[in-house]
Amino acid sequence: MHAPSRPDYVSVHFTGQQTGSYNNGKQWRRQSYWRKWKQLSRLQRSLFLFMLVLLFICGLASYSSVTKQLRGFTVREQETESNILQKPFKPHVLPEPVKQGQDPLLEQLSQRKLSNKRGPPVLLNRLQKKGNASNILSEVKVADIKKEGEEERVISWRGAVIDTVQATDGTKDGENKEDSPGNRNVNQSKVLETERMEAVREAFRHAWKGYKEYAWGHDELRPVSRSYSEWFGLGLTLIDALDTMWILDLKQEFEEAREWVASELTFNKNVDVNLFESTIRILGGLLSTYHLTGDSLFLDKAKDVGSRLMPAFNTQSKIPYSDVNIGKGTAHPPRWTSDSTVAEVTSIQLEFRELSRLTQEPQYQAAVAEVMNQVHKLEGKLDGLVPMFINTNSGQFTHQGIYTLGARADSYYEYLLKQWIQGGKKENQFLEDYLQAIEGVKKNLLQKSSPNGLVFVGELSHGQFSPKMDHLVCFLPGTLALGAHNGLPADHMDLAKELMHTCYQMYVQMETGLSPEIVHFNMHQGSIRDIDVKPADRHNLLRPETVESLFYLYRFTKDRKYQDWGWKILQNFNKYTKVSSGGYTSINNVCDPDYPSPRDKMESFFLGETLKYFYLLFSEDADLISLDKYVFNTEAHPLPIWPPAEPQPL
Ligand code: DMJ
Repeated sequence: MHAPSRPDYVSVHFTGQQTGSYNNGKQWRRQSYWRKWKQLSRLQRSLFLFMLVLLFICGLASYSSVTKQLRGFTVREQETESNILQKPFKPHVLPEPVKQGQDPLLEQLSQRKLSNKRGPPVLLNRLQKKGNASNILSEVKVADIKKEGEEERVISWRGAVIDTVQATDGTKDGENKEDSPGNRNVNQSKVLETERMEAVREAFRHAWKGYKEYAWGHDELRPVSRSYSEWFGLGLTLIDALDTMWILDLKQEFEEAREWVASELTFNKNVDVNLFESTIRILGGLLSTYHLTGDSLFLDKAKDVGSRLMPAFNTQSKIPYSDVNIGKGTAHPPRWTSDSTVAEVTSIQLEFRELSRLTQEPQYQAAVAEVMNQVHKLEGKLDGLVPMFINTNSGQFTHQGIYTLGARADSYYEYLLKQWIQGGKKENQFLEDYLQAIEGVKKNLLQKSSPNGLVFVGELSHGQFSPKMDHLVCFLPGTLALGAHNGLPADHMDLAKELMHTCYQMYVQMETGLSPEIVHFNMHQGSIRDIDVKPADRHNLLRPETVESLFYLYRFTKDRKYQDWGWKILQNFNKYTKVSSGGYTSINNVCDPDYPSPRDKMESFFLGETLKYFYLLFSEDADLISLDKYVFNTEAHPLPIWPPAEPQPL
């Protein structure tokens, strides 16, 4: 070390060797440092001390923040790991209901402010690349049991994992991919099947726990406030869930619910019900439960409610009103219009036709057949696509010029195909209308997004194309696949696979891994991302359509990627919508994993449809509700395909 010639800066030089023996080296060094120190000017000494203090303070500050981050990250990792290994389906992520007197909004806001999960820039970058921190381990674990060689190119967009591999892979329908390289072996498959089906049963039990404790006998559970809401006052969730419990083999739960139906359920009530909703959920649920169990209680109840719904058809045009008072036997349209919704009046047929077949009373089937005959002949379609409204006085389409496969039209297309299947593929009018409509979809509504070329179904408004797609449209891949399975053109299956991939992207590209209610696709060349979500469309109502389609696609292709996709979706429902005290809630914002914002409602279709389709998707047993014996109504209630020899009621 050289003595500085009193410069105004501190210069510290270390030399490799010093003279002096090894024995007295320490003492020599001490004396030498002291001498050097004394040689420094006061300014140099002050500067040196100041820098030491500064270094010490910085050291202290960064130590505490680094340990905090490390601790936070480790806890999240541990949580995720224990989620997978010990209690995989109980990440109780939603807040407990607020105590009485607390303002829920204030509580939510303060929770939001307090949550500091974003982390320092380095961690944030990592999250942006890989998705949520707590997802990282689950991704790895799932990958462990995924088939080797299953390539999914992953790119990132707003913290999301994006699968850029197209769904279509040239697999022949029904071909079992078990033997192909990179697939799971038989043992792995069995373990996975059991684990996943059990996870669905667990999810159902959890949902049922909330319903039983806080909403028993009422229409819908409000899980966050531990209360309920009424729509028709008919125990909607309980009836919608009956056949799900039967299929999931939840005997005790089923027996308790049956007891309620036997002793409490009455339709002799002065209540207005929506014809479509009560037909698909209540009549459909009772009929399917009757078929699965053979218990005449459910048929009696089905007859009762079916006959009480009939006044809806007493209109000038025979196109039914939307609402019926099942106690008084009166019916009426909504207060603001005399129109009914096209999807509603054309998606009650499977149920009323089956009611006629079982009771040998033709009036039910006659009423719904009249609607189909009229709609078949109506002017105002575009290449088989129907408008959204129909007038109950004139029997004509109204608000013409708008075409969608989403809300208000969706299940018209579904029931064309399914009536044809239900009746043994003899009623050609349904088939013709269905085939024409699918051609109409291809010609007018099908487009590809940019940059990744996702095939989607948009909407048409007076000749103007809109790249808007409702989550509801995700029933279509399943319906197309069902048609192809029943002998319709093979390109329907190709389209089904493309759309299935798109519907999955609507989940996987969101920060929570859950789809919003509505998306908009980008079509301009050079777009950065394929999917945009408007603030008003960010909610998720626990809807079933994508899971439903995954079920059909898996049944017909045996391609396990569909099961894996469903598994990821189920995990995200568990992560973001499960309420610790029981039940699942719809959420307001699928784009904010830190605060998905519970809406405090568990729709009956979550138990009636979503969980049922998850269970059937994960099952390898194609005879568990065989698609060659049953046709599902639009609320996932399986009804029998009519035996060929049986005389039809009409
Ligand atoms: C259900 O009631 C039915 O699936 C209907 O066809 C559409 N809406 C809900 C589920 O999203």
